[in-house]
Amino acid sequence: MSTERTLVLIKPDGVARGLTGNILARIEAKGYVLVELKKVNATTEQLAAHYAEHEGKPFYQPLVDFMSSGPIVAAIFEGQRVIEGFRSLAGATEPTTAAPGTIRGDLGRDWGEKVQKNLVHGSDSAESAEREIGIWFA
Ligand code: DAT
Ligand code: MG
Repeated sequence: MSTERTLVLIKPDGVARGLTGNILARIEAKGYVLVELKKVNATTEQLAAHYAEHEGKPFYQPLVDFMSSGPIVAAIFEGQRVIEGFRSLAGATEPTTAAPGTIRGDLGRDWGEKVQKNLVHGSDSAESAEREIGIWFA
């Protein structure tokens, strides 16, 4: 199977809590290769494109506001089945019930807000990865 790439975002909560190194270390320790890395402030245009699939949902505006609330770290990681592998490392969307051992399960919690602050984003398919890499690493 040929190698593939995924887009990882460390969200503003992860950066603000000083967890960038911890999160990147977990992905590297798994064996995936860091291809690109940068710290950025997301633009409205980037977030509208990135989260287009969620437009109209109750958590959409809280999600966009949250993602604009501070700097994020964007990364491209590479490796066989990295899209699936990173989603497994990240854990389930809700940090309360994400499995211990995962990024969200170990480092995240519910803060009683309209959006789940869950530390990381990872592409969910090869098509999403290509699209999202184009948004953050144009
Ligand atoms: P994931 O990031 O696990 O792929 P998603 O794409 O369904 O999850 O949603 C994008 C983000 O939106 C998610 O990381 C956290 C937030 N979110 C999703 N569903 C939510 C909900 N029901 N309530 C609050 N926030 C939610
Ligand atoms: Mg998603």
